[in-house]
Amino acid sequence: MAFYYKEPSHTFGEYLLVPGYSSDKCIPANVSLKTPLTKFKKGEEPALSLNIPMVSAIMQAVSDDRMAIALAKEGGLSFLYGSQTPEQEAQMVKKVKSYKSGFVSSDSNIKPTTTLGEILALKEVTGHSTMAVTEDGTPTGKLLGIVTSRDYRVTRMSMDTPVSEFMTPFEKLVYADAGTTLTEANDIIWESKLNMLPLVDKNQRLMYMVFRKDYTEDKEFENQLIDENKRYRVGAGINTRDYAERVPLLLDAGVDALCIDSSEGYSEWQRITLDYIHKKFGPEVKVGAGNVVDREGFLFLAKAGADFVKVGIGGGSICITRETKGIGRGQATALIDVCQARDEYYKETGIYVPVCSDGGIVHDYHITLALAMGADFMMLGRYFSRFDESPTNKVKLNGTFYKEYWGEGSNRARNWQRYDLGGASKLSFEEGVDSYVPYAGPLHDNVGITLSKVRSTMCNCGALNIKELQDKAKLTLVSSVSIVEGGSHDVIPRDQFTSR
Ligand code: RVP
Repeated sequence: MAFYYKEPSHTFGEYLLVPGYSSDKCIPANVSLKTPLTKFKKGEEPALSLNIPMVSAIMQAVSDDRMAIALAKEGGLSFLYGSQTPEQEAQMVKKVKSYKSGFVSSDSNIKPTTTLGEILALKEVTGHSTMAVTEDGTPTGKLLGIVTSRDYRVTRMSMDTPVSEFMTPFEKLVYADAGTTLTEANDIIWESKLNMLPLVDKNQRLMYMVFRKDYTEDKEFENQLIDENKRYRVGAGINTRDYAERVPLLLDAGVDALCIDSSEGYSEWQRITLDYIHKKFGPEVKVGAGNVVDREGFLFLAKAGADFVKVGIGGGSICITRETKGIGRGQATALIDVCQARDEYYKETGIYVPVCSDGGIVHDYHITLALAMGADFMMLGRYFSRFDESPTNKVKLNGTFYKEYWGEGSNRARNWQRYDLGGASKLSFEEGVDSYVPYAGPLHDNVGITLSKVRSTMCNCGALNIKELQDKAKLTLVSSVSIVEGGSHDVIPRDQFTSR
């Protein structure tokens, strides 16, 4: 006879936190959101931690190198999407690892023969008016000059004029050596009243450009997630089919953590993949696994050597797995069950395996609930897809801006490896939708607001860090009537009158 769970499974929207005592030390500025990313032994530190409990989803519409840099600046981590060739994914890893904060590689290189007309067309595409002129037109060619919009008058000059006639030539440029630090570069920028300082090697080849505005921006990111060489950390999604080919390329590119991306992780394929990677490359290579929704699934992956375990089936905003296949579990119940198993496993073995709650975060407070329920960090797709830094198009529909967002199980992504159960190499039916989400602006501003809400609620619960929240939190299920009570009710919003 089938097994029946005694209780229905619930999701975040059905829970609330009941405040606890807050001392006078309990202020948002004192809250630390640092959290483990990978497993560790009792009394030891995890090899990898996050400075904020947020990672971005392994999805084409969410995590590319641009998102990875923006999120690492905030203290989180992106897992680059795996539904691309191993070479393309490794290239993305390289882009993140070679990115030097404040040091920009030229993206609009031109040759001395490039005409004014071509420069204007390029400016339209890149949005950048400062361009480096190199001998061969490559980003690291011999620097011959710089052109900015102050060097030409569109109304007075012929569109055929070559840039060599109006650029500032190298001899007249203020430049610095490639080894210059950001602080030194900034000093030169201020002393010489520049907007941009080119850094060149001993053969006059262009290495980087440092812009005045980037230095001030860099000061804003105090939580940055960086490695021992001050490079941004980045993760990458892998699958249970081509890991033997993909993983070495990602490791060569400098990836910091891997995660097996699958809609259903309680499977022999995951055990084989974890085993292969840890035997071949050693335990220092960190691999998360999932997704699971109960204690058996968690224990299976923990024993198979997963460095963290991801929880969630069917709760993603673009996910229709529950409707198409009838499998899944309410995200809150799944998370609570798995986190209890994680704590018992820790007591028995002394090994703490971090848990990631994946999908279904709708409101900012759901993050605090998930942390209180035992999650160490969240994976978010819809949340990040709304920002400037996500890889998708921003479109205007009926006067409002949206970003595109599609599931990995949709026909658009065609990520059959994520839904692979062995057998044919194809997506037999869709488990995800292709959609739009309201555009929300820059990641930095939004993450700032979200985390200030998280810190504030933690203070209400008397917690100055995530572990303390998990120990002290008091959670209550709410009835559907009290959910109504939680919104504004029995009043007429003023904006119903002001528009008349
Ligand atoms: P959300 O943050 O609610 O948008 O959910 C994102 C999660 O949804 C992903 O991390 C992944 O686990 C899941 N996903 C991605 N694609 C699909 C699908 O097509 N069904 N589901």
